[in-house]
Amino acid sequence: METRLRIAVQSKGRLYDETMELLGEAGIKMTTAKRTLLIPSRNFPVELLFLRDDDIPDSVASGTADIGIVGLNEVLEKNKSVNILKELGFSRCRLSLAIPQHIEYHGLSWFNNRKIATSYPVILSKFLSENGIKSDIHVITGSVEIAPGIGLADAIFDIVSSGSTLVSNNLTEVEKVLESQAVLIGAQNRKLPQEKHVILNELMFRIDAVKAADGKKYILMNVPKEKLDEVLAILPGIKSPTVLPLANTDWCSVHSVLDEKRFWEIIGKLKSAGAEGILALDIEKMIL
Ligand code: PRT
Ligand code: ZN
Repeated sequence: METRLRIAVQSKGRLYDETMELLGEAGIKMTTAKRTLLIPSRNFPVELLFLRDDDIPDSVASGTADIGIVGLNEVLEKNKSVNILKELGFSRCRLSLAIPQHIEYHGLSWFNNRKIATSYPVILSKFLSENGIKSDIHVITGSVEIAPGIGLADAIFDIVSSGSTLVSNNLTEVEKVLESQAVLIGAQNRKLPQEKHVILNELMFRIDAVKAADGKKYILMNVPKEKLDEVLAILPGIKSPTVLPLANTDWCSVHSVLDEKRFWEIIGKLKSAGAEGILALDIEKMIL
């Protein structure tokens, strides 16, 4: 039987879409769109094991899966023997302490002897003990944000993304404890057999190429030769921009890569420096 690297992924939830998108962009096609428990890829030697995100760290630590894709928050909370192989850059959020809006907050000591509701007791107790704070941790799963409003707790420790859930529950974020994102994990105490190791390396190489292209634009423009130095000084480029001759010898064509974040700022500068006919294209993959 052909060797397959088994990847544990979330079966449904916030991680699902972007996990499947990342694997798709890495060229991995699945045999079916149906989410049965275990699905092989039809063009790459991996198979996906669909689980609840809570079970992913243990599935990797115990060897049920070879690697997994899960939020860093789950990895740290479950505290299993796994290594972080790669940060994947999606499902970004933070784990924060939040208190009712009307309270004046003067620092961490406020939490001494207070009751904090959370679904992340392990991460919270570590943070509190590192900071010498003693609180009463009240574990609840789901809808943690309503606990202060109904008198179940003084504060909460929960995932925050846009912050709108906090606002609609009259809570204010007062301490950011952990920045989280989806990560690729592997087992700490087990070495993969050579064949699987080769598959994992190819997968990581492809993920790097997809991630490197993320948020990048390829731009092409025409530049009068006498303005070339000025234009080149504006371009950040990967290493150095490509400059090509044009039929009209007073002009040349300049190609480069721009970060989406600085796109409009740089385009504005290029235009005022004399660049014309600027084209911007999405980059699908980038091999550095
Ligand atoms: O069923 P299963 O156990 O697999 O899934 P789950 O319900 O435990 O997790 P799921 O799918 O909700 O989230 C999976 C992972 O996504 C989390 O472990 C985080 O790593 C990550 N993530 C990213 C988030 C959020 N953003 C997020 N906003 N997880 C939860 N939230 C919640 C947050 O708690 C808040 O209540 O979404 C609500 C909205 O957040 P705001 O701040 O945008 O209002
Ligand atoms: Zn879960």
